[in-house]
Amino acid sequence: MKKHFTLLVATLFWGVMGILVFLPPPAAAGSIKLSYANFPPAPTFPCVQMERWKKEVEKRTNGKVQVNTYPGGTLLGAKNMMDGVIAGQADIGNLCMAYQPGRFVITNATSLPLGIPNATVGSLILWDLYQKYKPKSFSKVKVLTMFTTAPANIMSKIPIRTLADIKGVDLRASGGAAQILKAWGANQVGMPMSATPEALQKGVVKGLFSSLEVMKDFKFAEICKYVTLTDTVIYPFAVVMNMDSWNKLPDDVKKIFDDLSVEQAKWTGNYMDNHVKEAVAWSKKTQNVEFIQLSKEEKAKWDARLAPITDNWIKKAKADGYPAEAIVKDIKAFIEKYKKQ
Ligand code: 3IO
Repeated sequence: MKKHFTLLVATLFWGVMGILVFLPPPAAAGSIKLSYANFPPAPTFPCVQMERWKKEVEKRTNGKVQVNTYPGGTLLGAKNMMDGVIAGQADIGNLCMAYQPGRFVITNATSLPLGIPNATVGSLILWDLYQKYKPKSFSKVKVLTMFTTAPANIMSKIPIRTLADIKGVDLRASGGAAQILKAWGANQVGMPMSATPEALQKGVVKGLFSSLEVMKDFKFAEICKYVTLTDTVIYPFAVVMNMDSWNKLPDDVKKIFDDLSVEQAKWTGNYMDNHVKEAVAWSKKTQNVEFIQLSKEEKAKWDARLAPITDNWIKKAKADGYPAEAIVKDIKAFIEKYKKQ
């Protein structure tokens, strides 16, 4: 009896030891550390979505992945984000594609005046477009998600009520949005959002053309007392990961990242849309900002100026070898699809 008992204990002991030896060691918390670079300051929407992604990833991997975030251009800036991630200076980076319009031709087509109604629809369209075309411009990175701003409006130190008012005014924008300002006759000045507070402060520009949540997040409402409502085009963003960093991830983590892609796009679009409403209310209530609605006749004139933009883009993109008509057709079809939902 005693002998049998000893044998049982021994069998159990070595059995358990055997299992322990052959099981992979449980991944220690924070055993995978990833750096995530962003160009604007922490309170702005690209960084808010970054913190949300970090939180979700750390939760869903039970802490196995630790994401260290670098807002405010502390690791990579607005214009070297893509190349910095490709070179491995950061594992992950968030970039605004409008800052390099010639580099991201297909995805920047979402900045044509095609009527994207809000950031939620914009973000889902952009992700669909990326999935469908898998543009070569992203072949050196893993794309984790994409999203857009809400449609852009003019924020300015002077009231802009007519095309005569905007003529020759120094206004800041980038990419597709810059083309729109030019068409309206403004003196368009190109620079990333992160350089805009100083340009406004110093008087280098009299205003900017972007989504309205910046009125609150950058406190532009303190200096720009007028908003001309145009609701015209969005700015597209991408979150990209260094290819070696991606390839090194275990499959379960890769799956968690992939499962988050479209969810993160939708979350960010939704956050942006709600935050714009909040910023508008705040600007009216606490900053006495005037919101200018163009009259019907005036709006028709502004829209007429934009009419040639898409056709001109198609001609140029086609000449450069892109399936330009199909891209525009797809964007329009995606807009209809998501508008209904
Ligand atoms: C943007 C960029 C950084 C932080 C907040 C922002 N809100 C809208 C944008 C869009 C953009 O990139 C731009 O330059 O207007």
